[in-house]
Amino acid sequence: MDMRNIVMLTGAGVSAESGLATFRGPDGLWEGHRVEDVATPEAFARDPALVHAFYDARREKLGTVEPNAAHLALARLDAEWPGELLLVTQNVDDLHERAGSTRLVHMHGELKKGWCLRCNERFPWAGPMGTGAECPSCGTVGLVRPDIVWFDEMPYEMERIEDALRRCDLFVSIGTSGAVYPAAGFVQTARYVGAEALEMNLEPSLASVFFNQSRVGRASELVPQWVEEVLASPPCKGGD
Ligand code: BV8
Repeated sequence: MDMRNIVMLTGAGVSAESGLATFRGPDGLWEGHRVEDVATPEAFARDPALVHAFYDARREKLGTVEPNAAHLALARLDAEWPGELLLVTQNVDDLHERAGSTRLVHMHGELKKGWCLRCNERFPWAGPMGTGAECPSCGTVGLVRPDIVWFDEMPYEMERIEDALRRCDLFVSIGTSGAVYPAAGFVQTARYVGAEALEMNLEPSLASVFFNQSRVGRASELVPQWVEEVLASPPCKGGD
């Protein structure tokens, strides 16, 4: 099979073994709130302090965890794969980049970034944000929000993602429940253009039916194993 162009999609399951909570597991609630109830523009308008507390707590937690074997294996593939490769993550943690991945898109934004609603600038943000944060660009206080894509907001870099999906020969989904769109629909685009589709997840997902192959287990075991396999069979020299 002429496998040159790979697109991978990751979700919270790839960071679970680093110690970051997933959304829809038993620990999927945050202080009794469903993610869908705090990750929305309406929630932010209604109670900005609550939404900032949700993200400040996760940003703080992120500072205490490390990438796991799955992140490191994906970074190795990024470095060694001679064909096209794009890692699309739904995760807002920075574990993929800390592991070394560079061909990476955060379609749902990033915990360690802020966005000023006055001047529209985006910028790195490491510590707590809270409702009194000052924009490093225009100095306005209290109009800085997390640079996170909430429900009913448009995910980032969709054109780039869709272009990669249309070109791919292999689509791999890792650690995602297939509950959130448009990410959950990527496998259908890949299959439509004739790509192979592989799912690696702790349990079958809502999208499992669309995959040629599903490997069930922990990402820290399945992903390094799969990367070994892929690098052992480099892409065919055939045309694009
Ligand atoms: C948009 C940032 C339009 C926040 C997130 C009705 C039907 C269909 C769709 C909709 C609908 N109503 C509304 C919609 C659209 C909506 C949507 O899909 N809603 C769902 C809930 C029905 N989508 C949107 O609103 C999107 N935007 O559609 O915009 C638009 C168009 C034009 C112009 C303007 C707007 C935006 C969605 C993005 C929302 N933001 N995140 C934050 O992170 O705080 S979504 C959130 O869920 C996270 O990003 C998360 O990544 C994502 C998906 O969750 P998963 O990553 O899959 O995590 P989950 O816990 O669910 O699953 C983990 C999996 O890992 C499990 O399967 C588990 O088994 C597995 N696992 C666990 N441990 C391991 C493991 N696997 C391997 N190893 C392990 N160790």
